[in-house]
Amino acid sequence: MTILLHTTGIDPKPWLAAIEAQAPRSPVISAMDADRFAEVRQAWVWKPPPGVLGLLPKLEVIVNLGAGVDAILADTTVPQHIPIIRAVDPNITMRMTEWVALQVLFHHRQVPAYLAQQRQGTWRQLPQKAASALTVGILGLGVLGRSAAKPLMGLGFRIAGWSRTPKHGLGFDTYHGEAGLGPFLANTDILVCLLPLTPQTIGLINIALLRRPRRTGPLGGGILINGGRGGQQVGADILQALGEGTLVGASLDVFETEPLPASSPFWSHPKVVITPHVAADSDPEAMTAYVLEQLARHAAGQTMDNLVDRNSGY
Ligand code: NDP
Ligand code: OXD
Repeated sequence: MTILLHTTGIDPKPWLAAIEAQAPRSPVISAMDADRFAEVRQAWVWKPPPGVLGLLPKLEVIVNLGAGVDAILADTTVPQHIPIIRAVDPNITMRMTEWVALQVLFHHRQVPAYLAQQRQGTWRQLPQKAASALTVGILGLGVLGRSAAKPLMGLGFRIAGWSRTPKHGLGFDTYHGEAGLGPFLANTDILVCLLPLTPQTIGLINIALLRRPRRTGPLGGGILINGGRGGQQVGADILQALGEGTLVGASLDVFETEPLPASSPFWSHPKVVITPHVAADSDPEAMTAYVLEQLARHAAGQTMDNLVDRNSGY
């Protein structure tokens, strides 16, 4: 059962080692081995070169080594009938949950202001508000959004969530669809994005949206935290919102162009925290075990978990 392994921008060696250790009888080839494409049954990929998945005549399953499948779905040459499994793993979920909690607390506890004071040798105590004075609004109530909400609720933040379809029983206020976006934003102080990139979410975080969250809370303006995809945000609009005070801070893990170009004004912006698309990495060993479990289900004629729905785009 030959596997094509391709990981753009990520070292493939830990993936190769994990596959060799856990599936020793599966030969692994790379996208450079075109002479062996005819034998490939599985493609384990992260951002594969456009076109390559359409060159594998015996391909049975595509394994996306990350959670977001936008790069694969953007490639029109990918055969439509091949199932795509995406990464859903407690390791990824908890890493994202940590990242979101870290960024929310970073802004709530005014770390940027204290760091600026520290650089100037200033000892000044700023007013301190309880978490319960703020609502964290989470765009996307999937695996990651629902998990991120839990520790924030435990800390006392009020939570609001927005999804495509209605949600019930999550223990916080939920909104859905276009009609729900306005009331959701009006009830939000800190906006967290954990959406997939789809035709509906491209450019969603623009100046019109950024002006809608509440700005009467203790932070004096909005906070944007994006761990979803860079294509969902309009960089120039975020800078505009920061400039006019609509936003008083932003934490961005994802960008329209990655790596973030050296010329980007985000690098030196005093109100912006940048992490280089590391909010939640896939762990090769854990992910390989999960994929092999799913493939065993597939081989036994059972339905695999977390299959991508091409119609909804995630
Ligand atoms: P899921 O598919 O589990 O959840 C997606 C959520 O987004 C669902 O609640 C879905 O609504 C909602 N959604 C999708 N489209 C819309 C829309 N048009 N309007 C409103 N809500 C919408 O995904 P995950 O939680 O696993 O991952 C989310 C994203 O996080 C990934 O696609 C990826 O882009 C990003 N990610 C980033 C990482 C990083 O390191 N920065 C790491 C991992 C993931 P519904 O529930 O109704 O279907
Ligand atoms: C992603 C991931 O989808 O890293 O960004 O899993």
